[in-house]
Amino acid sequence: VLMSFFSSLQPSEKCGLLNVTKITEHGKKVRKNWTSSWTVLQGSTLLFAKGQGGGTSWFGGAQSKPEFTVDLRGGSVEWASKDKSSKKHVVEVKTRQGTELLIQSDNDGVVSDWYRALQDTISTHAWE
Ligand code: I3S
Repeated sequence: VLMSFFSSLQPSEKCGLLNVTKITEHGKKVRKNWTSSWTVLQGSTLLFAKGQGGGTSWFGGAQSKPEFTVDLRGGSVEWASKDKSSKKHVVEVKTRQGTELLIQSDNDGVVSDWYRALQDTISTHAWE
């Protein structure tokens, strides 16, 4: 059990709790719905699971079924402009499939780390 537990962790490159909302789906604007999501970056995939009742339990979060996933290959990431959100430390993620997400945390260091990780992922998988 312990072995499968650890091997299930190995592929994830980064995880943490972030505030997330979709703003566009299949190229169409959708209504914002900020939710606290356990976010996992795994290879070129970004997975979101609903936060476990606001708890940051890594175990519960990582084991829960992802609510949705996005493929970062061919996507882009940038600091969101002020008109995208009134919140601070907001990063905009765009996918090739026409999904746009905002990810945010009140902790600027947390968001900067995600920004870097997402950029690295996109450039690493640029030719796939
Ligand atoms: O970009 P908007 O429309 O100003 O986004 C705000 C709204 O989505 C608002 O919800 P409703 O208008 O659906 O009730 C959210 O509560 C706000 O958080 C959104 O703005 P921020 O600036 O927080 O992303």
